Formats: sequence, structure tokens, C-alpha cells
Amino acid sequence: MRGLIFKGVGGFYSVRPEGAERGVSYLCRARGIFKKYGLTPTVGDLVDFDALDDEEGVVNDILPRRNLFVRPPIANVDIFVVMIAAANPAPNLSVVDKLLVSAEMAGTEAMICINKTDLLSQDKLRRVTDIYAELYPLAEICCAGGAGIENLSAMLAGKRSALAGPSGVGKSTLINCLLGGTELETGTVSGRTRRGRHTTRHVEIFDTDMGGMIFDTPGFTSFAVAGGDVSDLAFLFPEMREYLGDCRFDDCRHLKEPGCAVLEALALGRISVSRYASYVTMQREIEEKSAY
Ligand SMILES: Nc1nc2c(ncn2[C@@H]2O[C@H](COP(=O)(O)OP(=O)(O)OP(=O)(O)O)[C@@H](O)[C@H]2O)c(=O)[nH]1
Ligand SMILES: [Mg+2]
Ligand SMILES: [Zn+2]
Repeated sequence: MRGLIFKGVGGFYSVRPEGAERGVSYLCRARGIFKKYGLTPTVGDLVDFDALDDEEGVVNDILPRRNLFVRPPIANVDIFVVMIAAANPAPNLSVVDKLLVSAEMAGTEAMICINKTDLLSQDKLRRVTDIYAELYPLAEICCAGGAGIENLSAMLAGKRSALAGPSGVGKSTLINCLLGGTELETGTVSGRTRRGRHTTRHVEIFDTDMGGMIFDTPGFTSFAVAGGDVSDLAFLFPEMREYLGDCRFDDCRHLKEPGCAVLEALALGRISVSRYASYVTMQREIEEKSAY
């Protein structure tokens, strides 16, 4: 049978057979051969599986993926929603940019969703929105009061959307908002450190009423972009792409090279200082990794 992995916890995969109604699922292990080839079934995968009885099964094969993310581990995503909070926790733009880069690497549509707009004035929010407004679709929402939820819901209608972002920004709260009747566990944000409490521990897919699916994922505070497979990081920054042919050196890394078109665009304010800082951090991380 064919089915969708909609949840994965500790080597057990919950698989819903294609065409089956909500609530029908098999708890599956992956066949031993997977480990041998370094394959890991991932939430979002379409798989071939055999039912052993009414409740359990074995995953035989993973059907070709449209895309795959390592952090959070998800597959076959239509739109990758980078979620942050206006405050509590304060936006970490370096994490935002890493997530956006991971979506560019996966070749997936990306957008930014800013929650908790009740906690910050429009004026202060603009410091963040000004950076991204021309780069990615933006949605401002307030799960607490409901503002912007309908608009976001329309943007995600019919798609497989994945919510990714730091712990405590409100990913699970948003899913509870979007899906009447769902009661995902949500956590508070620690008063002292202003960090989330890592309430969600595994990835899970939910059906939306707008004919789509939404992935809840565990939050995190920091991560490094995968090194080996990034050959030209600047291509993963949409605002840099147009300058890339114009640098004096073909192998320009856009760090300190003379005649660099990216640095020139930065000086002219066409590339934001914050985005460029993220680029430099990621480029250094990638170079350190490949030095091993
Ligand atoms: N003020 C305010 N608080 C909100 C809003 N949305 C969510 N919260 C609160 O933010 C806290 C964290 O929400 P969660 O939904 O657990 O966050 P999460 O992103 O799922 O966190 P992890 O599962 O740890 O990754 C909860 O206490 C929510 O009540 C909002 O719009 N405004
Ligand atoms: Mg959560
Ligand atoms: Zn350059």
C-alpha cells in the first residue's frame, strides 16, 4: 500500500494509507535495509508499506521526494513558513536567514510569519519587516487576538505548509487557531531567559479545513547550515543573485574582494546590513566545515 508518514517518533512512523479517512493509520517500523543505505523515513514522505495487522506495518520504500529539509526534518513541503515572534522571544534574524537559505536549498517556496503582533508597536515591527518586505511574502498575525489569521489561512489554502522557527514563537498555538478543535500542547516562554520551553518534541502533519496540510515542528534556538552541499551560498540570497555575474573575480566570495558587486550593492543600501551579516556568518561556517 501507499501512504503518507504524518508523524515520526523514535523510529516509529505513523502512516495514513492514501485515500483513507482521517484517523486511519498504521504504526510502522522501517525495513532493516534502510539503515544499511543510510535512508531515514521522514515526516511528509510518501511511502510504500505493508500492513502486518490492523494497527501495525512495515515501511518498504520511500517514493521520490520533491524536497527534503534536515532541520526540521520534513519532506515534500509546498511552502516553508519561517515563523518568529514580534517579541518574547525577540526575533533572531540570523536564524530566520538560515531557515530561508534552507528553503532556497530545498527549492521550496518560503514566507515569513510574524506572530505576537500584540507585543510590539508597528513602528518597531518595521525594523524587521523592512528587511524582508521585498524578498519574501510576509504575514503579520496575532494568535492571541486573531488578527491576520484569515489572511494567512488564505495564503496557505490547499498547500502543504511547514511551520519552522524558534521555540515559543507560537507554531502550535497557530495550528490550534487554524484548526478548530485541535488541542496541541503549547508552552510558556521563560520569563528570565525569554526562551521557549521546547514543548513540541516531534514533527506532525495536520489536515487543514482549507484543503491543505500543515506541519508542526519542534522549535530550536540555533543551528548551522549544512556545509558540504552548499557550493554557492550567495545564490541562495535572492537579493544577491542579480549581482553575482558582476564581481571582478569569478570565484569571489563577496567578503573582502576588490571589485565585488555584492559589496558595492551593500554600500549603496541595496542589500540589507543584517542579511549580509547573516551571509558572512553562514559563509564562514561553511568554510570551517569544509576545512575538516
Ligand atoms: N502575547 C501573545 N502570546 C502568544 C501569541 N501566540 C502564542 N502565544 C504564546 O506563546 C507561547 C508559546 O506558544 P507555542 O505555540 O507553544 O510555541 P511553539 O512555537 O509551538 O514552541 P515549541 O513547541 O517549543 O517549538 C504560549 O504561551 C502561547 O500562549 C500571541 O499572538 N500573542
Ligand atoms: Mg510547539
Ligand atoms: Zn563578490
